[in-house]
Amino acid sequence: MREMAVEEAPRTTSNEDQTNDINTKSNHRIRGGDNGEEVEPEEGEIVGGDDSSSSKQSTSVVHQPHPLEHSWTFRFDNPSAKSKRASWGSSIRPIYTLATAEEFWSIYNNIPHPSKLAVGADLYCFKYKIEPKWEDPICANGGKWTVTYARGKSDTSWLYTLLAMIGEQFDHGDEICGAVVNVRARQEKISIWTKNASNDAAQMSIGKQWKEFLDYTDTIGFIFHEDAKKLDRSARNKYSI
Ligand code: MGP
Repeated sequence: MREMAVEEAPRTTSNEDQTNDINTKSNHRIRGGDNGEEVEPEEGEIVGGDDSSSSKQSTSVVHQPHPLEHSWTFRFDNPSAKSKRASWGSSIRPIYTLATAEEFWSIYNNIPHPSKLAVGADLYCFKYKIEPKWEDPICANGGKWTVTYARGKSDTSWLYTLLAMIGEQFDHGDEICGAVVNVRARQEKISIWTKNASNDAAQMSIGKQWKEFLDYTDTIGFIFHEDAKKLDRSARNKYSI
């Protein structure tokens, strides 16, 4: 993964939860370079003092966090909150914003996978500061590819989708806003939201690569958010692959 600047991203969202603790512990740094800057040991280097007294102390391997190209925010919309919401999206809650591979696994391993979520739930993983709404300025001119699975059968594809996104596996990864899994009574839908629906070459590339990553053989469709806004469920696929 390439170097990235994530300094401006917060470590957590407003929802303080137990994963904050994991985050704090996994992001320690070694201080003490010539100019007082942070010094990172080499991968796998054993860190400890070089005098005899410290050699008596236990040595430890420092695990450096692996920064991701982008920060990502998990959000959740739970069915009971949805039923009471004033407007669409007002019950979507942030869970955690992550910036490293380690944080990703901490959160992924501590939240239910789609098969364990209640019917009606929506779980989102979007780039930091992009809201999973048609109204978001970055999503507004975008659209989405969708794959569908029978109830309880999307867990692996959800994970592969997340890994492909955060691991920057898409040639047009800059086009991607994020992904959502919608858990419904008869099916689970995973969608990848993109930014510029009219950029057909980028959309087709993303759709094609996504199908390969998931080993998904059925035809998938791409709907423009603009059409979904106007036509609701009558919106038709503009691209398919
Ligand atoms: P959905 O949840 O994307 O589809 O949109 P689903 O899962 O087929 O339907 P559900 O009823 O089982 O949840 C459902 C409806 O929510 C749409 O028809 C819109 O009315 C509304 N909606 C969905 N999205 C993604 C948005 C959005 O981004 N903004 C607004 N204002 N409404 C939305």
